[in-house]
Amino acid sequence: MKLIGMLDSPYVRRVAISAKRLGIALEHESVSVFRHFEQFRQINPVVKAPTLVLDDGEVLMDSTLIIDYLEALAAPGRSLMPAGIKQRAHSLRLTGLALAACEKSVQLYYERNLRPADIQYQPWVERVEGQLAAAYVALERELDKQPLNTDGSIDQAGITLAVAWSFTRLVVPDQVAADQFPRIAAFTAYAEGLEAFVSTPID
Ligand SMILES: N[C@@H](CCC(=O)N[C@@H](CS)C(=O)NCC(=O)O)C(=O)O
Repeated sequence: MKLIGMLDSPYVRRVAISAKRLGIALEHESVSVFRHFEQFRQINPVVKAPTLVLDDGEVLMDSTLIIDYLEALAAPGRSLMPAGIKQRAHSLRLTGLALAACEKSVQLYYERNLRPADIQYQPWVERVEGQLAAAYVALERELDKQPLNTDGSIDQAGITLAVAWSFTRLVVPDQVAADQFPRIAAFTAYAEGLEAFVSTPID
């Protein structure tokens, strides 16, 4: 199976790290949705990263759907999702917040780097900035109420949260001061030290 996309995409990175933690080997091709648009289009005409090309040629996209497929492929008992329904709901909430933080960071990055300055629309930018802050404020509160384990384990919520925070700090660092979100920053430092993260660096 081939994972297509750059590791500077949080969506691609969460898939690559999840596969490693699930014990599933993926080939990785660093193809950019911008710099290699034509090459990407040959693989997936929709040009969405991540794309996963299965051994039989089936093409999947969207990180959450790809991870769902990898979960189904994983050895019995090996999962990044908690089994208990209450813990599962909590993990889905954290993952949803972290994915929203990824989305809002990407939107701000595109706004700043792709849209010409003279046609930027400030009310939209402010809306997205507010949504990004709201996602991280909620995540910080959740970690305050119930810290994530830092005993060598990590689940899907932890992977997505750490990937999101590293990405936001990279692309829109002005939006998130580490001292404003100490629990998220500390958890991310822990996660970025795990082998699956170290061997999957943001490009
Ligand atoms: N919900 C999707 C988001 C994927 C996404 O937006 N990826 C970006 C790269 S970070 C992309 O493909 N951008 C190109 C485009 O949307 O045209 C997922 O979880 O995979």
